[in-house]
Amino acid sequence: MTPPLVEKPPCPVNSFNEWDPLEEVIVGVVDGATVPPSHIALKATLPDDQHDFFRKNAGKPFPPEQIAAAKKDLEELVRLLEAEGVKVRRPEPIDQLKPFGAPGWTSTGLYAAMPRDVLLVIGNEIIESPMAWRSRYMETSPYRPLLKEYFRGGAKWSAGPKPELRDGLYVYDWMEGKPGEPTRYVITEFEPTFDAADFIRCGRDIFAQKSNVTNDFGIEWLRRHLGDTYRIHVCEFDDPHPMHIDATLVPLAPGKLLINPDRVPKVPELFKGWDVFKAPRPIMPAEHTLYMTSKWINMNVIMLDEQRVVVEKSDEPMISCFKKWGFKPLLCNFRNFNSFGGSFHCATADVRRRGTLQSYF
Ligand code: ABU
Repeated sequence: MTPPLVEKPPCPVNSFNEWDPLEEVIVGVVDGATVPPSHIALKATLPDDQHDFFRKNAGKPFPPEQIAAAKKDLEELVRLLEAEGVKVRRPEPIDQLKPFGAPGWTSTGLYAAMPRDVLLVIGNEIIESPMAWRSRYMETSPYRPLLKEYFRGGAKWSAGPKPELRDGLYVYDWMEGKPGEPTRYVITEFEPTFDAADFIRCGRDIFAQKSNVTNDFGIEWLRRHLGDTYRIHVCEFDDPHPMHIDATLVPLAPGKLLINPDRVPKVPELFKGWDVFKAPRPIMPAEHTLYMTSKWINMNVIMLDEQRVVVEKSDEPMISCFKKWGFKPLLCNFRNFNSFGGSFHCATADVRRRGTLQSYF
């Protein structure tokens, strides 16, 4: 007798690009955000005016009133996403002041505010990033309950090779290069490291940048891990402090690309024929504290589908550009969250979008 057909439940993880209709997303938490211990890896990415703050406050919590204000922004984002029909999941905050380490070093943590840096979702698989900052070594922990749940629900769950983060990974005498010189990176090729936010997905084609947290070794590990189904294209940009591609090159929908006009002197060849939109210059006031990012965080948006895009509420130039380009901006206060180093793309990791693997090129 033929056994009755049992229908397999759909996989809880499914996301191939940045624009298919969003069904489920992880939104970070800023509770307990802690200034990381001073380390050369930070020097290459912190804004110039922040070095002093980081030296003086290493290992201490960020100002509580700023955490509270950023938390309010995140709550507004959660409400917006839920009102748009998206299921929102949150990590479980951990004690970032509790020291951890590996042979040769100890550190305290940073936060669980930026799931985009930590988790790379490719199809039905979630990959934990082997992160280069010692302070971020334990940063997948707050997501573990969700990762276990998704795995039990049928998703693939993997992780880059656990890095040792020994001194050999870092260039301790790192100095910024002169204008026109090739970018100098603060990490070596000692072992594979990457942050998920150095990759941006367009179906079978994934765009990547080498950065102060992502090395060639890490990119090659991911290339082999994903196999021939995917093509990873490594792009070079004009950015003296590269860390994360999502304020530089942001595919918005099939045939529509947002670029940072300062960092992308030449659009990668593959995008020939696409509409290329230059992000308007950021209008962030000079007095607004940005601990770990440039002002180009204005282009760090999340697409809910090919039209709906979440944009910072006070960012008039970006709002009117998106309208002009045919998108539907959804507005959310996020300036206080921006202070911690990211915007809507960084603060989220899309777990499930309604769509399939396709080639857009
Ligand atoms: N993930 C944040 C990137 C910020 C920047 O490139 O300025």
